[in-house]
Amino acid sequence: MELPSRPLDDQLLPNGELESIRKRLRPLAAKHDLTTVIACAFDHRTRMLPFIHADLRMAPAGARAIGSALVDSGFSKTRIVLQQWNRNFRPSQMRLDGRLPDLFLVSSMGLHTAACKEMIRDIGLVEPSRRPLVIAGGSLCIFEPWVVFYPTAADLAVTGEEYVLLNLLETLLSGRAGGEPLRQTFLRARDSGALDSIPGLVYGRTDPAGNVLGLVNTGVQRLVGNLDELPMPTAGYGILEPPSRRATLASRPLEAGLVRKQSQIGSLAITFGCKFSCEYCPIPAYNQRRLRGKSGARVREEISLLYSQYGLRYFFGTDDNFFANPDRSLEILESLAGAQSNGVALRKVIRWGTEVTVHDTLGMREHLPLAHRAGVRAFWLGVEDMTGALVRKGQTTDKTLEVFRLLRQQGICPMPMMMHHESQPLVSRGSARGLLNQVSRLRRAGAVSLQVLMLTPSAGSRSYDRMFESGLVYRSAGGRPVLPRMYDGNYVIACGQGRPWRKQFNIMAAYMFFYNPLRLIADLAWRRGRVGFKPAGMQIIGMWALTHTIRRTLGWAMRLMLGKIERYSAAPASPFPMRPPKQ
Ligand code: B12
Ligand code: SF4
Repeated sequence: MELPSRPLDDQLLPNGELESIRKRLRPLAAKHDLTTVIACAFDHRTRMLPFIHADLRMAPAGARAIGSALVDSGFSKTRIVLQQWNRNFRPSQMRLDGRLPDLFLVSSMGLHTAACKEMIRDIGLVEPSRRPLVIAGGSLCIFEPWVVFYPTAADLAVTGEEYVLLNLLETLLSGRAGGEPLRQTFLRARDSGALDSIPGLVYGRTDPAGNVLGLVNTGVQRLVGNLDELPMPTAGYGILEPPSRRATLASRPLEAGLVRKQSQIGSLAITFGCKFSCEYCPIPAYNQRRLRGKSGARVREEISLLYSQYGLRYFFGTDDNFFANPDRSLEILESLAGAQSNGVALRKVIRWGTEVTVHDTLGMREHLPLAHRAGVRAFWLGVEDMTGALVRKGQTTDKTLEVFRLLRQQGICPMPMMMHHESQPLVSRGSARGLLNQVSRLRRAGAVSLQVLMLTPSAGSRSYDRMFESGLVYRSAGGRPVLPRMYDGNYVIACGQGRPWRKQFNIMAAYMFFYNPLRLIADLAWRRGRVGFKPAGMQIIGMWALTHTIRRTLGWAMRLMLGKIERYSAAPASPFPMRPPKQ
């Protein structure tokens, strides 16, 4: 089911409220001297195409945004631990400023559920009177908050963004007695109903032994409308835990000079939201059907600061559809095209890419030279099925190929994102329906990389429940249960067809067709044009990543072929009753 929207006149925070709460918190923070650790959950078994480089080489924006918000609001004793770089991290052993932190925050995507739960279990080993307040957040909690309440329960799930956490901290610190453990303050605030007026929280109702009896959901968050009110992302990079194999924390965060080495790509929240409404995508509903964004001046300032402070040169916009609001996109591109950093034209030193749709890119065709001048070198395009057989968002075969041609002409790499589905054959005769037919055409039109994911149920989307109820989604195959980490589009876990293993092999075939030594030679020898050796570089990364994809998914393909498949008849739901706060 999609997330509900707030009433139209109550979806946004009042203008200036985010800036104002940041100011209000600073004196409170100075009085309370809190220490906080934010851990980003990462299940290393998810490492394969098409994300295998970006997953470790791009410090995630979500955990960094929360860290920046805390530091900016005066909570300077904050550290961000990325399981991507610190896989042995054990929260029960962490110490910051010589003590167990007051707050332990976990950020997780749905597919990293196992890693997230393991950290919550581990911090649960600390005896309750000394335990930090445990708060989970990120896309896992936004769409399925109940998941973090079993088998060991977090104290709270935040189903929203920075503001929700700051609002919670303001409420807690305003009622905190002396130096009492923050968790104790939380329990008192929870039981007195003080949290019920903060939209964007889910907390447990517990018995005296701490067992969860039910959940209270305070409702959908109010969104920050003007993203220029967000704290600068620079602080988040300054509090990253250095990579290590230890279970504990280092005495100091990663040095500024080493940030670029670990996080070669800087992810940057520029805009949020999309004007389309694909039934398998939860993004429009999450954004309450709004398009939000930063101003051109703000994006320029962020990039300049990240470049001058940390030497970051490569950026990835976390946009859902950068061209969704053409006026805003143009303003941002113009601002970047004319920007200087310490006397150097920014466009000469920075390179970036982001996600767009075919339809909107075609609408911006005359501005593509400007995009190149603004430093854009790659666009990831949601092509899905070129023929529009899966979803219609204005793309056709001709339009897609035209967009690819235009982008290549301007020296911008087209990076298609395709979605394989059960009615799509591997090869078709006399039409562009087949997966390989489409990959081949995209390749000839200049695609530099390739993403092929199987249509998979995504929590919070319109089609989610229906896919389970119609018996499409697998519970297990060949005795192996379908785990959360397999909801990444790389595994065929939902298919009505009799021979799903063919779909699994189709994905491998599409990648092998695209990434192979012959293509590498071709890319090195000719067809370079304005994109230079980037296609050849992508071939090398792609072939290496493909070995991981095959290694991880081949066994699953065999189970689909030889084993018994068991299916769900309903979507997974909260094992606890969930209710709104008492009025
Ligand atoms: C950038 C991105 C990626 C990058 C991430 C790289 C990186 N290391 O950062 C790449 C391209 C690698 C990627 C890959 C995948 N992604 Co992705 N990705 C995104 C995208 C577009 C932006 C994420 C982002 O950085 N946003 C900006 C930050 C600021 O927002 P945020 O992360 O939501 O964090 C905010 C809140 O959630 C909250 N918050 C976050 N953590 C915490 C913690 C606490 C304690 C609190 C209080 C609050 C809080 O506050 C933050 C600030 O506002 C989102 C869509 C979206 N718009 O969110 C999808 C999204 C996160 N991806 C998704 C998925 C499914 C995937 C893939 C599985 C591929 C796929 N099938 O689409 C792979 C997984 C790869 C892997 N092994 O991890 C889903 C996750 C769904 C879910 N239920 O978890 C999303 C939501 C898109 C969707 N389909 O709906 N992705
Ligand atoms: S175009 Fe992309 S971001 Fe927009 S609704 Fe469709 S899948 Fe989601």
